[in-house]
Amino acid sequence: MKVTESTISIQRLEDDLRELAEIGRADDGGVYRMAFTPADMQGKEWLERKMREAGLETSRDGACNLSGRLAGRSPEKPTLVIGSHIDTVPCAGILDGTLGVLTGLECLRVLKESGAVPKQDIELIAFSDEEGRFGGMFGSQSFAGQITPDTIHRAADPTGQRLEDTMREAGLDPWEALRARRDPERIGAYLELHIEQGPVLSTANEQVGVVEAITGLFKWNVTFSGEPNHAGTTPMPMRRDAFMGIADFAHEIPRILDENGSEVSRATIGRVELTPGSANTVPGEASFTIDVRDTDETVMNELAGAIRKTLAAIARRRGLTFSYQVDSWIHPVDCDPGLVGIIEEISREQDVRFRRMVSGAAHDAQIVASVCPVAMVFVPSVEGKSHSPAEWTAWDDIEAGANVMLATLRRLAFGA
Ligand code: HGY
Ligand code: MN
Ligand code: MN
Repeated sequence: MKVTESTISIQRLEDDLRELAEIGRADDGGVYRMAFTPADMQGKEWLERKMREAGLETSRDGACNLSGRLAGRSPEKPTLVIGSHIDTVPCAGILDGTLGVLTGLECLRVLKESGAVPKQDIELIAFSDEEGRFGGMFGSQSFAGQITPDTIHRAADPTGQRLEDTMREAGLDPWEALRARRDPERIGAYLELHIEQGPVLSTANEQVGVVEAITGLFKWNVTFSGEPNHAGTTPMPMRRDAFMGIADFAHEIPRILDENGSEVSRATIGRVELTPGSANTVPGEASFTIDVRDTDETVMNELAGAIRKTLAAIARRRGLTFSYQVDSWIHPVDCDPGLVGIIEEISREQDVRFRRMVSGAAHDAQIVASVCPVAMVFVPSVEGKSHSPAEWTAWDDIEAGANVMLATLRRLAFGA
């Protein structure tokens, strides 16, 4: 079969998606393959087996990024990398990250079966901890050489579970992540297929998003400290109630975005923890995460400054103190215009309904962008839902996106 005739097998892709969805699935229907948990490691073992069955040469680096390589005619040429992640947020859907990895696997299977040999090696990578359980994007940041001993030592999840301990429990040496850095000279380009996780494509009834830029984000862990006290005997004016600091701040978010942000700015308080956490005690301590995004780094900096000022004003007003830890700062990036043009051309040739767009979600591609040119292919999310079991993409849209990905690989690796 000529390399230009083959298309992906949506049946094989469906079989893989359904099998992997069962690894880490809970009774609530959500998937719980958080980074370096037994379920995540089981998912990687399953994927490694699938990569080998597909005839790929598998390997894992020090950050436990899992690779499957299709050998090219000239291995000395820079490698073409495709990938995403199979770790998930808690109670996740079955497609976020996973669809990109399994689409990549199906594309490499099809290319292998066609018997054609690519010019350069093509490497499929499932990156570790894209969802930022430990703050950043540990796997792709290790790949890009952005991890230091301090990152490894300080990283912990919102419950305080340290990255070092978690990796060791999974049988890994966290320091090996410092060896995962790749030589940029050896990487030619990176492509990632991903669900949009927003409503743009589904609302417009389009099948493919050709991503031009990926939003930046910063994540802080903020703590207000006041005074724990009796819920019955402490008069309201005499309280130093740490939770009220969060309540005031939450109400200020629209103003902060209106005054300092843009129409693509986002701010989310995703987790709150009160101490001592009993119903009849005024909270003495209140910690919360804040996730702030924009495609313009100048705006991100302005939002960070406005948030700091607001936290200080609330602390003064309420007789509290506050502290914050920057868990991650991920730069916004532009995708490579040449790659974007190729994906757009192929989408037109394949007669799929597509648009150029910006990603509101963060992705490994924006970390890998510090190493090589990157581009992303989006497929629609039904009702824009994601990070929940309601996450879904229609099979024909998955097939359309996967065939755009396959044709893009052919263009880059075979000149087809
Ligand atoms: O948070 C994000 O945007 C991605 O899902 N990790
Ligand atoms: Mn993702
Ligand atoms: Mn995600």
